[in-house]
Amino acid sequence: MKKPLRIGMIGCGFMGRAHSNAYNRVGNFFDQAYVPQLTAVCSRNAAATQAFADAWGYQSIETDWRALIGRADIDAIDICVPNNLHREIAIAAAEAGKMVLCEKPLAIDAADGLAMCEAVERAGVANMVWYNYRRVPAVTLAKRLIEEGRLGRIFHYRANFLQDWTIAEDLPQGGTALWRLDSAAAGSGVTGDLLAHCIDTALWLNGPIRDVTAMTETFIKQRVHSHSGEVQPVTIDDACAFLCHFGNGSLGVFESTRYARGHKALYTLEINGESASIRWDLHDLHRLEYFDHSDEGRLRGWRSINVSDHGGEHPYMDKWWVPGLQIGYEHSFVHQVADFIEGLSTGQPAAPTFRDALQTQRVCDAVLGSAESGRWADVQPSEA
Ligand code: 4PW
Repeated sequence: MKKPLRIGMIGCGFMGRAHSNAYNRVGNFFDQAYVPQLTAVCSRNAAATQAFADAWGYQSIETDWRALIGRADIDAIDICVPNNLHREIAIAAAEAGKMVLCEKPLAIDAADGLAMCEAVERAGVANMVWYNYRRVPAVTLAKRLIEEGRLGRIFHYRANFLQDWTIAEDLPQGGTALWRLDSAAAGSGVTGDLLAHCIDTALWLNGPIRDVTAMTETFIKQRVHSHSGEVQPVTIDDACAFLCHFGNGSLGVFESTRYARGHKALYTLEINGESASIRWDLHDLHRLEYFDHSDEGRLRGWRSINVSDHGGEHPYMDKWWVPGLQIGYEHSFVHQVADFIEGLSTGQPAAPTFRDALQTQRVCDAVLGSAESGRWADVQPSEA
């Protein structure tokens, strides 16, 4: 008999939609002990919240997140609001004994992230952060190839995440829609929003980062606030690049910007090992490029492995369609819910937990600190 996992969603934006879609789909494709039930959604505007509830199938609405957390018919709180609100909601939810799923980044900085970790660990509640790109089948395949030792000693890790949506000088900042441009709400610019994804994947695939040296730039210095109309200084990082040393001795190069004209969401990563290299590109997310030096010389070259071509052989793909039919961005969220539910059944928490995501936050803090000081910055190691 399957049990309901009663979800209380906070936030009705882009990520609220992505997560709601995942909750709705997972039970159709993954045969698991729990099936998410969209019990309630919460945001401040009642009409907009009701419209969201109707669109996605939530049974009820709330306009005060404390009321949502206080409800006995909710098992798990999903936090999809601006980053500066994560801490207070997550801690209150944990103290109320709810499981907590939090949109990335975990928090605006590592201090907030640590407080959130301690709260969920003290309460003993299941917790997870939505770093969804780990669940793209080709990226999960990369993880398996690395774990099998196919790359050998790793020399280089490079990643970038490039967008172009903030180039217009007259784009306002702040408010509900454009909080990502407001450092008070977001904590940082591309570092927390985009590089955090690259860092999460890198820590997962290539292990801890020891130290970093970074530079940031804010290209547009002033913007009009979207609500007040007031001209304000821009205090987020529009672009950020950093170099790092990994604990395994490899060198990392990371770059992110919202000023790369022509790029909407170009997330690429490449790893070069002694025996093999891999590379992946979000724009062609079902492919993993793989170069194996042990291939026979005259056939040696980059292979383009299409994870949708082999059905059951690749991570998650046996759950979807027949070989040859592709899946996309939204499926990474479905996989993440499926892994979270699996964790509830097995007792092995789905990664990244808050504790795992805290390490990404520490790298982000070191990156921003280094950009400010102009010096190399050590990353605080995880206690574990
Ligand atoms: O988390 C990131 C967002 O804030 C996403 O993965 C991509 O960039 C899509 O939107 C933004």
